[in-house]
Amino acid sequence: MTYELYYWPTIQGRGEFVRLALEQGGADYLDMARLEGPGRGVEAMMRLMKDEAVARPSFAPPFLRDGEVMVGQTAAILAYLGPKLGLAPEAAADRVWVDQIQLTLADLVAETHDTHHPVDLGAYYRDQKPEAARKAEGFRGQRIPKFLGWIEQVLVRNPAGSGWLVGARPSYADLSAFQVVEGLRYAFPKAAQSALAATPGLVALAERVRALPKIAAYLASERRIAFNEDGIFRHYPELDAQA
Ligand SMILES: N[C@@H](CCC(=O)N[C@@H](CS)C(=O)NCC(=O)O)C(=O)O
Repeated sequence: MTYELYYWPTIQGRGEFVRLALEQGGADYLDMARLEGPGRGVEAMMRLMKDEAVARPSFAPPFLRDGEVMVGQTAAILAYLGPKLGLAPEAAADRVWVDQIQLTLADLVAETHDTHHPVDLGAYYRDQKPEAARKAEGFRGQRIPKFLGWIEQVLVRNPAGSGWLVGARPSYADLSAFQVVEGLRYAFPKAAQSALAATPGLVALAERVRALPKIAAYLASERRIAFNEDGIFRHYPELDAQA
């Protein structure tokens, strides 16, 4: 069965967490909004969200179609795919821990988005710059170190001592941790460098993920969209500073 991923075609955004899992899992998938033809493209994605024949409509991209099953919400998609792709542990307690880590990373993603859109999601960054500057100050000084420090603790306290977040093998949470490190390095290079200096385990984890053969091949391919200022991790130099 070919998985169908629906997400905005020109950004990494939240869809990238799903793309990384599909790639590392060696899944057969189509990035539907990036393709042309019937049932493909952005318009088809929008139609699918509004289609009254869909019993379980997704609120927003990303969402995944696996035959009859439609799943939205990044963390829910990953919880669904993880066991199928060999990217989730066996034990229920471990799976919910991976899910908890993913949801915490989702909080970090949402807060990152708020740094350039702190007031109005529907307005441009340029129309909320003073509020963005204020939001970014707290994000850089307090929130990035708190989130990254927590991930470091998850690594350090993993009883398996494997260098992965949960158990002895990589899970989708490890791929997502890599993605937030990459995103923060792009968007807030100075603040990220300061925070990452205190999290050597996380830095090493990100390098291990980058070196996974399937991830390395994906990152080198044209399927990997470059970070840009339409996505979630945006680089506005005026929002960054050494912490
Ligand atoms: N909590 C959701 C958030 C989904 C979301 O905000 N998607 C964005 C793109 S990254 C979107 O297209 N939002 C449109 C909207 O909220 O109306 C998730 O983690 O998947």
